[in-house]
Amino acid sequence: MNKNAEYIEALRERLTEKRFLHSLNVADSAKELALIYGCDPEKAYTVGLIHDWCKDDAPGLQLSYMLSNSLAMTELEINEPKLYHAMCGSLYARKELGITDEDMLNAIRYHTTGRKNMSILEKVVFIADFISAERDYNGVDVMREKAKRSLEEAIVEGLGFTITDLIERARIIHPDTVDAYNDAMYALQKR
Ligand code: DGI
Ligand code: FE
Ligand code: FE
Repeated sequence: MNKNAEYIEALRERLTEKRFLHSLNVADSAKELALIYGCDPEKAYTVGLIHDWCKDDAPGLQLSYMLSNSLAMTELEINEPKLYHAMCGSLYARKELGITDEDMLNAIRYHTTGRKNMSILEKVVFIADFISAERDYNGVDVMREKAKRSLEEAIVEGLGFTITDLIERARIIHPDTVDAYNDAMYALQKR
């Protein structure tokens, strides 16, 4: 018995229509990638559904929820509201949605930055977020091709976009973002 139907109804209320549809699409993509790369497709689907649970909540609300639950945050994390929803969503999933699977909680926690040594589920969700059906940025076709071929190739491609964009907009790059990029790049260079 899973709670996906309940999550979908809650998300329909919580999220803008656009982000609600994004969440359904990420769930589908995550399940598809899980079947290719050999992690649990049901876990991938559920994480895809709920990965942006907190994204439309006011940043101040997310921050106070995290601080009142004593979540450890670095100074950089406190200063980057765009990163809140991944940390906040993972905490919320543990405390309020009854998710106990640490791999699923990590896949939510690291879906925005990635990190070093991601599990297959973490990588699958990270990439599903880039290739979900409604995404139509320049280069999404290449991303979709790479996602079918290799998770590491897709991670390098996706984080290449993200890091380039962050530099162009003069934003701070989270160390986990750099770690995730280097980790995937090492994996490609070693093969
Ligand atoms: O929630 P989504 O829009 O589906 O996608 P996401 O969770 O990957 O969030 C993307 C946003 O996160 C985008 O505005 C860039 C930002 N982001 C990702 N990595 C970093 C980052 N922002 C900062 N400052 N530093 C990062 O390392
Ligand atoms: Fe997100
Ligand atoms: Fe997302």
